[in-house]
Amino acid sequence: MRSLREIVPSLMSVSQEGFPTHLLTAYALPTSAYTLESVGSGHIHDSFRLSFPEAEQAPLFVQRINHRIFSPLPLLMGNLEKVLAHLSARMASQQGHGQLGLQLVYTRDRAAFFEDDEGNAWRLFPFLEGLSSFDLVLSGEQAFQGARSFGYFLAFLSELPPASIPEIIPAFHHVPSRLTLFEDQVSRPFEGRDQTCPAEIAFVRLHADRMCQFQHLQDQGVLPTRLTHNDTKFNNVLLDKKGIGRCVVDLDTVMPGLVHADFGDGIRTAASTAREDEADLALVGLDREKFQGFAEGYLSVVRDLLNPAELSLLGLSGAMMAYLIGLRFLTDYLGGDAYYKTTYPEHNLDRARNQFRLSQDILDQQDELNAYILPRKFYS
Ligand code: GN1
Ligand code: MG
Repeated sequence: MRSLREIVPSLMSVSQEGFPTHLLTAYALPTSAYTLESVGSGHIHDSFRLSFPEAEQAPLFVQRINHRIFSPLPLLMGNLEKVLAHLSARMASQQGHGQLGLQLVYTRDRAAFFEDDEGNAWRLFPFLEGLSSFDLVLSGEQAFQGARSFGYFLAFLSELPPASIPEIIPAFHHVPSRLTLFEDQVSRPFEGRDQTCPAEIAFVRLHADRMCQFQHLQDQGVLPTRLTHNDTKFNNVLLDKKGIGRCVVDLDTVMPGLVHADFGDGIRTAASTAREDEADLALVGLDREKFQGFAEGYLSVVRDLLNPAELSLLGLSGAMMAYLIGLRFLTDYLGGDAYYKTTYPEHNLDRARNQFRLSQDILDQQDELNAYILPRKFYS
C-alpha cells in the first residue's frame, strides 16, 4: 500500500499523521489509494473526509474520538446506537418530515468503533454529500430551517424515556456545578491568569443567581427533564442545496437535559452577529431577525410539546447558554487550556469575552425577544 504522503501531499497536516492505515482492513475498505481531508470546526474530536479515488467505495466521514472527554467509549457508542436506531425508525415512517438520520459504519467484527495501537478510538459514517453546515448564519430564513431540524430532533427524542440514555458527561449543563468548578479554578489559576480577567470574573459572579434559576426550576420539577441534544451549535445541523434543514449531527452529548440548553445554544450561535471567537467585541451582538427565524422554526415543530414555564424562559435561554459556554471557556483559560482546542494563548479568554458580550446583549433585549416567542402565531 502506498503511504498517505505519496498520494495526497497537500492534504497532510500534523493532525492527520496519526491515521492508522490498518483501520482500512478492520472496516474491509479498499487499501488502494485514499485521501484524507480535515473537515468541520469542532473543538473536541478530529473529523475527516476519507475518499478512495481509485475504488468504487463511497467517501466516509471519519472521526477520531476525544476519549479523554467522552468516556467510557462503550457507553458513548451504546448511547449513540440507541439514539440512531430510534431516529432511523422514526424517519423511515411517514412522520419523518424529510429529516435524515446518521448511520454508523461497523467494522468487519461488527464493532461500532476501532481502537488503534495508540489507544485512539475511531468511528465511521457514510459521508453525507450535498449537505452543508454553517458556522455563521446568513439569514433569518436559514436560521428558521436549521431550527426546524433541531425541533424535529427534540420531538423525535421525546418518544424515548430520558433515563434510557445515561449521562456521558455528568452535570454537563448544570450551571451551579460549572460555577463551583470555576471558583475552584479562580483560586488556583494557571500562571496568574486571573489577573488578566477581573471584569470577566466579576461578570460571572454578578449573573450567577439569575443563570442558576433554570437548574433550580428543573430540580423543583417545574421544568421537565427531556432527552436533549446539548450541542445545538448551528453548525451541527446540515442543510441541503435548497437550504432546507435535513440532518442534525454530533450526537455524543444527547442525554437528559432542558429544552433551554438546545434552544439557547441554537440562539447563541445562529443569532449572533459574529463567530464565537471574534475578538472585536464591537462586532458581537444578537441579530433579532435571526433570533426570530430560529424561534419560529423551532416553535413551528415543538410549541405544543412545551409547557408554559418552558416557553416563558426560552427568551432568556440564549443568555443563559452564552453565559454558560463563556463560563466554560473562562474556566479553561484560567486552568491553562486543557479542554478546548486553542490556537493562541488568549483564545479561550477571547471566546469568553465574546460570549459574555452576547449574553449581556440578549439580556438587554428580553422584552423584544419574548414578543417573538410568547404569542401564538400561524406557521405554514
Ligand atoms: C464543544 O465539539 P464542539 O465544537 O461541537 C463543546 C460544546 C460547546 C462548544 C462551544 C463535548 O462542541 O459543549 O458548546 O464546543 N462540546 C463538549 O463551541 O464539550
Ligand atoms: Mg460537537
